[in-house]
Formats: sequence, C-alpha cells, structure tokens
Amino acid sequence: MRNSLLVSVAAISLLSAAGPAFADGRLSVLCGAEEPHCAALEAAFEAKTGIDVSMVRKSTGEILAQVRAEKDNPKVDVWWGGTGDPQLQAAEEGLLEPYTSPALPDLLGWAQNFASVASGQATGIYAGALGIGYNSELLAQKGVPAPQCWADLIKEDYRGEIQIADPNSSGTAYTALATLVQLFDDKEAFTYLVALDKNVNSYTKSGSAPIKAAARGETMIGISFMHDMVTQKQAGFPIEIVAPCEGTGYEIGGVSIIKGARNIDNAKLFVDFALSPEGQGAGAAAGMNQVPSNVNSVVPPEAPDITTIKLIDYDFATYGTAEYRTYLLGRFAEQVRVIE
Ligand code: S7P
Repeated sequence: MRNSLLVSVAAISLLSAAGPAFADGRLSVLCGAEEPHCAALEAAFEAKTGIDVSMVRKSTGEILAQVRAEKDNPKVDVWWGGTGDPQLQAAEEGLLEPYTSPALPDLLGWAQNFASVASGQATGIYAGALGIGYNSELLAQKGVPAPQCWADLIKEDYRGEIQIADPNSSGTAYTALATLVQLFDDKEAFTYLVALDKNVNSYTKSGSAPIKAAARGETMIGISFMHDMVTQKQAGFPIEIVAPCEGTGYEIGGVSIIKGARNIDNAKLFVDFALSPEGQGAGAAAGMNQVPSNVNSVVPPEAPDITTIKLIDYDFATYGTAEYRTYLLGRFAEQVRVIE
C-alpha cells in the first residue's frame, strides 16, 4: 500500500514537471524595449503580484531567432516590447499562444487592429515613429545643412556620418527597411539603401544605439525611433529631431505569450498588466516616450505626437509576414551589405 502510494506521488510529480502549464510563482520574459523600460515593468509587476520575473533584454530580431530556435522546448513565457512585425511573423509561424486580454476594449484602435492582424496572438502596447536625429554641435562644426528628408541622407555632406541598425537584429532597422520599400518602390528603395550605405559608418545591433551614439558625438546622424531621440534630448544631449519630409513609418510594439509557455497563468497576468494604465505608466516613469496603447494611460508629455507627423499607412499585414521578412533581409544582404 505504502509502495503504491509512493509510486503514485512520483507519477504525479513527473506529470506536473512534464505538464505544459503550471503557475509556480515564476515568469520568464524576453524584453525588446530599452533596458530601463524592461527593469521598470519587471519591478512594477513583481511588486503587484509577488511573481518572480526573470527578464532578459534583447533586440527584436534576436528574440524572434530565440523563439524560433526554442519552439520545441520553449524556455520563455512572454515576449514583451520591441517592434511588432517580428511578433506577427512569429504568430504566422504558430510560435505564439492566442490570448485576448480583458483590457483589449480599452486599447486605442491601432492596438486593437494589431491584435486582429496577429489573430489574437499579440497585442499592441505602444506606438512610435521613425525619424532622423542629428547632433547639432557636430553639424555646426562641419558646416553642413540639417537633413530634412530621407533623400538628404545620401548626399556627400554626410559621408561616413550616419548610423542605422542592422535589420537582421534590430526591429527598428527592419521598420526602416519596410518603410523605405513602402515609401518608394522596391527597386528605388534598394538603390537608395546602396547609396545610403556609403554614408553609414556603422550598422549597430540595437535600434536605439545610433541615436545614443549621435547624442555622445560619436556620429553626426542616427536613424532611430523619435521617442528614443526625445529621451536623449531630455538627458541634455544636443540632439535635434526630424520627421522626414517624404513621410515616415512607425512601429506598434507588441506583447505576446509564447506557445507552450510553462507559466501560462502568470503570462496572462503579465499581459493584462502590460496593457493596463499602471503597467504602461512604468515606461513613462522610467523616462520612455512612446505613445501607450491604453486610452486611460497617461501619455508622456514630450512623446512625439504621432497624429501630427506625416506617417505612411504602414502595412503590418504584409511586412509582418515571414515571407516578406525573408525577402527584404535577403535582398539587403545581396545588394547592400552582409553585416558580420
Ligand atoms: O524602447 C525603445 C524602443 O525604441 O526599443 C524598441 C526597438 O525595437 C529597439 O529594439 P531593436 O534593437 O530591436 O531595434 C522599440 O520597440 C521601442 O520603442
């Protein structure tokens, strides 16, 4: 009798260990936003729920690569932050778990649309537009005009003066690639990128690195999200922010649960929190300047007003497909640069 009881207990423990989902007070999150943003959200969620979060920051393309690599044995529960296209690509590849948060009706239209493009497997958390940022002191020293348009960036004035991230690792740079293809046609966009390459001094891993480098005087111009430029300006660096005259693209940052998440109940709690005014307020408190998706969230006072910027009608349904990602990144490697 005692022996058979021991066997049953052992079997139950084995089943639980192998089972797909059990809340045990832990949660593993991959964070695609800025480090202070990740840390602030982690602290706020832990304080509210007592759940112990393990949060790792990576660039968006790197997160997609990890989620793909771990698909048969997922080690991560939640993907929070970073640009939305790679989450749409993961959704299409069946790597995410559908979840409709009760907060969905409180979200702005663009965040709800994003959730429907993702078939309920990812939800919009914030939005922000791409821009050109320049260091006004370096610009004055060199005596060149301030760039106003994408077209300006291929001029000789800016030879070796521009940074942009690698579209393979960075969601920001993928957004830039998809933006240029939507603004011009494919052929013109890649001709432009080849010309731009002559002026690029470095392709960085992370999307915010170019504007941080410009802020510190390591490059004159950075192509990044405007809200990341505002953060540098607020820190006192001589950065000027330009909304390109031809129009620009934008991101919708996303949150999603990884298919097969071991801590699925905690993951749902995290998604609900990330969509709440309280969770979204953690970003603003950490000095971040994206536009939050919940109608009741406080918009950071200096967040770029995306309603006044000339935005393209960014086609998330197309540029969020794995087919387009493969095509754009392949063509970039073939015609522009293979980044080591
Ligand atoms: O939090 C700032 C932010 O610009 O970072 C994310 C961005 O994708 C940076 O990551 P990458 O290295 O992948 O480019 C944005 O989602 C976010 O707004």
